[in-house]
Amino acid sequence: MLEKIKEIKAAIDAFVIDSPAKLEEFRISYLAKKGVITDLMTGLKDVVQEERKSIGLALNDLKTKAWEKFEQQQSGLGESTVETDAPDMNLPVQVFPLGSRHPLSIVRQEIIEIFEQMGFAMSDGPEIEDDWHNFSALNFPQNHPARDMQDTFFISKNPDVLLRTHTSTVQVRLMEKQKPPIRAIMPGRVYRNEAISARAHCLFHQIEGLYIDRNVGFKDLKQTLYHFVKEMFGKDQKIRFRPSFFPFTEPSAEIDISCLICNGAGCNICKHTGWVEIGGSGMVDPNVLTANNIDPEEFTGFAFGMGIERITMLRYGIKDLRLFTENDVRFVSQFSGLS
Ligand code: 2NM
Repeated sequence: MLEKIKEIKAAIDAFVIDSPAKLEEFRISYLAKKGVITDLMTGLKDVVQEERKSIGLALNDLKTKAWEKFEQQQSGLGESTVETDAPDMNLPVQVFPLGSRHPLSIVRQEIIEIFEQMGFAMSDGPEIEDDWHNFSALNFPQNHPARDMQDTFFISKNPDVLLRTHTSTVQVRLMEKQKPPIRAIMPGRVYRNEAISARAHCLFHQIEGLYIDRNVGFKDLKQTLYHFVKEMFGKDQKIRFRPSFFPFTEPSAEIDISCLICNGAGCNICKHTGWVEIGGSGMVDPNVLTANNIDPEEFTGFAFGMGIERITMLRYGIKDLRLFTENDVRFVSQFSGLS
């Protein structure tokens, strides 16, 4: 009889349970009232007195092993063995994989919230524009290189229809329909005719800001951007303004912050200067105010523009612009859980 128990034990060990049907087959063969183990238990009374105890123990052990295997496989298979149409509350939970927000959306939202707290409203406008809103109303001279087909995507010429090269177009539209005070930011897609590489793309995202009122000075521009940089990158982040030139502002300044990668010590990203550029800014040129029917004697204003890709690359250490538009899940899934 011990031989028989050994055989059954081996059979139980070898029994592969890989489906609910197999599990049921196992139960009927070994655990049911008419199963082999019950049969042997019944036969125990015929065993001679001296062997009855050891065989009884071996049988109990076999029964425990068989139940263990059954229960383990039952939960492992995770499928209902209850034959009913009612939902089985014991089934394991199916976890739905959550998507993740695009890094550009995360950073854009952070920027928007900081400016909203300072009282800036959000504004948007069309991506297909005309010459007036993209160039002329912004004091771009007739022969400016940005008006060239090499820099701008034209949909048609005469009349000029083009893809906007900056979101300043929205500022022109705002000045058309609203008198100062104006305090707004414009995030959005912009297009430039560039060969695609790690550092340049024909499509990218900008956020621009405009503040026009009585007595707005360069100090207001500096203070606003100073506050933005501290909120966005932390209170230890430094900011500096570097003289520059833009057609629509005078004076103009490039906005630099201390390098996020090396903390100002000097590295490849900041070309060993300790500073990285995040955008441009300046006092709105009186010509722009006049072109938009705002009296420059009464009102002054400042404007700024930043590249969202640039800030996102610095924040997350992303080295290739192309990653933003390829939608490779190995890239985008790294931002899950961030908001
Ligand atoms: C920049 C840099 C500097 C700008 C100026 C204006 C407007 F409409 F007021 F003239 N909008 N945006 C501006 C100024 C944009 O982006 C790098």
